[in-house]
Amino acid sequence: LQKRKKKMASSALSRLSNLHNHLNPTDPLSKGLVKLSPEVSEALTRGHAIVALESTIISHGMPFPKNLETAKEVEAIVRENGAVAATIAILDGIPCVGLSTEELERLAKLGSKAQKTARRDIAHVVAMRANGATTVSATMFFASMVGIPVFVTGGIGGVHRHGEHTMDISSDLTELGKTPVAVISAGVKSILDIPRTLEYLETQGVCVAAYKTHEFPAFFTESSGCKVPCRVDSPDDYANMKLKLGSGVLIAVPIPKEHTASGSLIESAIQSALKEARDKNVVGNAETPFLLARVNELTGGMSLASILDIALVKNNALVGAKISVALAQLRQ
Ligand code: PSU
Ligand code: MN
Repeated sequence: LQKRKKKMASSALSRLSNLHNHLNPTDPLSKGLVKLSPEVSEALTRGHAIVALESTIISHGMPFPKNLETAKEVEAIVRENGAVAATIAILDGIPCVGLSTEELERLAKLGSKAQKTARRDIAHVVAMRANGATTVSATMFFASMVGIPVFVTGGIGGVHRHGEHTMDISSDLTELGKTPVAVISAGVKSILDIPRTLEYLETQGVCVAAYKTHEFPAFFTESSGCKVPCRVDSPDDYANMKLKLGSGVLIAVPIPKEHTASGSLIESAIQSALKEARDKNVVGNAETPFLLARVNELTGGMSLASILDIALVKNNALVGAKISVALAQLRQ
């Protein structure tokens, strides 16, 4: 047993040291350790439009089989709009960019048995040959490594409420500061601290843009009360403003008009839950689970919020695919 343990440890170590080289972005061999789907590999060679997609939303966002169904529908929207879909996850310790139907199904069935993998978790998941569902930070990291400049998700992580005391700030924000990928999302959920999230993005040097509006959206509603410094009115607008700054861009797409009524319902449930949390003095890491559970109860079992979650990811996929096509055309 001792021998086996030693062997396992040394193989984990060698995988870690491989990964270490691989995390060095100047290493041209880094692509060798990432598995590309044939479709993604061909699109990269030909300079075709590709949209990266995260996988925490599949593993931790919804139960099976709704998660698989949604993942397939989002990929289909990307394809219908002229881009190749590259869902990113770590399977048996191998970072995969672009999943086959079987791999997507495997991840969806694993659900939360797959480890939620942010940037800090990549090394461990790879070394342990484990299965990891990538968050925004880890997905951006791999997308950038293989050369995919556009990434679509639902909502990104941010500064938690009371983050100025707890320092609970999602690594999505620091990743945006250093990885040149455009992230298309519906903004940040108001269970987080949106003004401080925007302050932090400013500190990180992230260009924050809103799509066809001047206001940063609050995911379920089109307004957060915060203005953005940059407005993008078309996919070409974005394609033209891309500079080699070396940092990321956040493009926030407001909730489509047809969903704003149910969006407002959820938003008022969030506001009541926030008030309850204040009254009951629920703080620290107990706050987010409390809020999510309360919003669930107040909106009748999460059904409405999850329907909207899905609608927003799909809308973002549509915008992201168009941006990625505009960018690819500019490169041709
Ligand atoms: N916000 C959402 N939906 C999500 C997430 C955030 O509205 O699915 C997920 C994303 O994968 C995001 C991650 O990158 O949670 C952020 O987690 P944390 O706050 O632990 O950094
Ligand atoms: Mn956190």
